[in-house]
Amino acid sequence: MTHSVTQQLTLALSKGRIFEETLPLLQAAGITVNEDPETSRKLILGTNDPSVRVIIIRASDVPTYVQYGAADFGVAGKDVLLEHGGEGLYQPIDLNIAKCRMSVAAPADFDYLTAVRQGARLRIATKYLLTAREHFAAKGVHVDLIKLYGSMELAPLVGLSDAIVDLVSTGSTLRANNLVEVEHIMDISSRLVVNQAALKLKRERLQPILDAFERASQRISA
Ligand code: PRT
Ligand code: MG
Repeated sequence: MTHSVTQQLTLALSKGRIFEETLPLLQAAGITVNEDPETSRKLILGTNDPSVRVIIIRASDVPTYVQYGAADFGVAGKDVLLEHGGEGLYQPIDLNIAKCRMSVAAPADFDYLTAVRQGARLRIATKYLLTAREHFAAKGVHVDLIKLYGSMELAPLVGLSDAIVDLVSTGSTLRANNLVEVEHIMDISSRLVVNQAALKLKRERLQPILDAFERASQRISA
């Protein structure tokens, strides 16, 4: 029997921090991307390996492309994976990249702890409905959640909400908008996600890359 043709692999990434922080991991697997998504308008990027290509999509769309097998594997934040639910995805590695935390933040003059203690009903604006709902339900805090798609920091400044649930890394966005972190919900980092069928059918091709990613991400976190 002749050997099967080289298996094609498609990797889903979002541009910005995930693309940039995945590059050293790809390098460790011997893969270099031919174009920079910040300057190229192409959505499919070639690599030095003709059997590997990278697709550039919105961060929150990465789990969907991988779930349906339009990409074999991808990199997505834990925040995004929690909202997606992770259906159809194998999540073998915490890559320890694009780290931040998910927090509750409120205007400096809003007494969040007292409001919570008194059982007030809080209005919370967020992109992370499921995570926020679970967090407040576990604490027994009554909330009205308002779904936003970005710039959550604005919501309490213009009276849309009392507080927000958002990602924080340096804290400078909160500071610039006179908001303070009042509760830490969880630490966030990005995970490798793999399509479950691809993991079986393309294991031979995928496994060395997964191994290289794992070793390189352990070096990053060390
Ligand atoms: O931007 P877009 O709407 O396309 O999608 P996205 O915001 O989900 O994508 P992107 O590329 O901005 O983020 C991709 C992933 O990076 C997220 O899913 C997180 O897992 C991770 N990550 C790490 C962050 C941050 N750090 C981060 N600081 N994602 C967003 N932020 C934002 C945060 O929402 C806030 O507005 O940066 C701002 C706060 O930053 P500091 O440094 O001022 O605290
Ligand atoms: Mg963003």
